[in-house]
Amino acid sequence: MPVPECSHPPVIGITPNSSVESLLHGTFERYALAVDYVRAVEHAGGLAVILPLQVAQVRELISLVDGVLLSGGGDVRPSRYGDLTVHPATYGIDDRRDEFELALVRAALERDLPLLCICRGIQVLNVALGGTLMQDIADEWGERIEHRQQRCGVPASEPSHEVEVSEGSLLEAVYGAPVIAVNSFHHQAVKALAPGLQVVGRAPDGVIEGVVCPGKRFVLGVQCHPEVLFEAHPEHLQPFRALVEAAREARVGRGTVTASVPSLDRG
Ligand SMILES: [Mn+2]
Repeated sequence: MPVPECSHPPVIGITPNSSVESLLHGTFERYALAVDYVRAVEHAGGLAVILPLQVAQVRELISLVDGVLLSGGGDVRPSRYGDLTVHPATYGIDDRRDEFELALVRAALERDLPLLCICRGIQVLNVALGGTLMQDIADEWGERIEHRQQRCGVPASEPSHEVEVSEGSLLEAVYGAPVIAVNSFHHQAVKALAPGLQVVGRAPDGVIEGVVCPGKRFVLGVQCHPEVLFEAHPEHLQPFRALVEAAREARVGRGTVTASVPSLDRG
């Protein structure tokens, strides 16, 4: 008897940034996403779709996907985590994106959808759950190590610092290693950890580089950019593989795949 199959791989919704572009025939709002995210999801066996930043449709949009990937980008508006001053180094605030991603994270957690949060993503995850951010690491924490590797001339696709991984954590399970070599292009970081999150990775200077949400199917936030590393450093495909596998399980659980088939082994 044939086992019903989904006609497509697990669908991973990726958040873009928005920009305003002036061209000869007018000024246009755009969504934009680095192709590396799509490539990483594809390599990991997922089907990537880019989510429009339509906050009013966040629930409908999330019902179309099996997992969510928050991509990197500019800084979250500080007032969203209760900081009424804006540090001079804070840049690239996008209110529509903030609003959409904060709503998306909450909706995804409510549905227990797998969530991989990269760079700005780990910061959005923390803010969505009530945490705060360091607006500028160099100013608030001191430049104990350089988290903007471009200043040292290290290419984006090469690691520049290590992350110490908590023993027995999801991050350790994903990478299969107690220490990860990561790239780093951020000037902000998680400050006060949100209730419900757990720190699972730190840079040598103590900056938070990895968080999880225990009790959820799969929630992982990383401060690095594995999507830029994975081609030269294949271990960085692992977070995407883990996301796609969790999304596959989530889809079975949600009944998008016929649930009446006994012991549905999707390998
Ligand atoms: Mn870093």
